[in-house]
Amino acid sequence: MNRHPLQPVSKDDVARFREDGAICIRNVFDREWCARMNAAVERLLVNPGNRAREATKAGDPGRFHMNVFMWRWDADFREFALTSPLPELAATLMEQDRVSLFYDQAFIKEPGTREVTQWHHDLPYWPALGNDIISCWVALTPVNVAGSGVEYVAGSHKWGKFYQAVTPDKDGHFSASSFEPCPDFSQLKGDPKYKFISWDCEPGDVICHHPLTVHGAGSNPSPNRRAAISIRYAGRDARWDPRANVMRCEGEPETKLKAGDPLVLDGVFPVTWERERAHA
Ligand SMILES: O=C(O)CCC(=O)C(=O)O
Repeated sequence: MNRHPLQPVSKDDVARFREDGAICIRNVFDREWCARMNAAVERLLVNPGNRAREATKAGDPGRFHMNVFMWRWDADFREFALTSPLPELAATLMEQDRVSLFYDQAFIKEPGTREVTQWHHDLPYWPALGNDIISCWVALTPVNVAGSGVEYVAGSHKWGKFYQAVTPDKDGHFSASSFEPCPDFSQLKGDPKYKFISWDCEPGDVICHHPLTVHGAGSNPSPNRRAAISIRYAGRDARWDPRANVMRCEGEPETKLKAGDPLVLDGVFPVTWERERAHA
């Protein structure tokens, strides 16, 4: 299993990520990692634990399963989040000397899933603030933009917007905030004001996005599972910000961190990559 991205990340990739707020980095993982994590996903679907969210409506043919903080109780998810090529990739794209793990999240759409991932951006969901937070969305199966692929509005991380969080299962805890609703950008595809970017992916490709880049994803009309794991890493300016109507984190960081503290905490938001150590 590879420890570094299979292809180096270029200066152009870093510049593109800054400009668009999202980029696809090809071929980050080898087949062994993909096989190991697909097996981990299979286990997760059978034993989802107590943080699972099912967004499948009654009568829908496909299961839409989401889960968070798997790294805290599953050894494969832990290795993947802490020692795989991802922390280095995250640090390189954000140009950081050190990154910590914020959390991991699974997005599994079984064949026939009807529910889409609505347009949103991530920061309003989180007890965190900052630009230096990156989501590394890892494709574990082939993903087509025409099906269940993720689409982004390029540059939307610079709009200064903070849209209301909405979960696929419409959890009222999140939607009770007073932020403006996120427009349905699928209705705005013809509007020249917006540039949409997306990528068909192969297993091992990783799409990285900024916490304020607006994105959404399709249902899964295909006959195959669509499995992705999104791992969020934090850098320099990321701060703990325990607002109302946000996600609860595992490990009780609210008892140890004050608003404004860096998003680093042993065993909860552990440091996963440091330039000094990597080059020692
Ligand atoms: O995979 C999906 O459907 C959504 C992914 C997403 O919203 C994320 O990684 O932040």
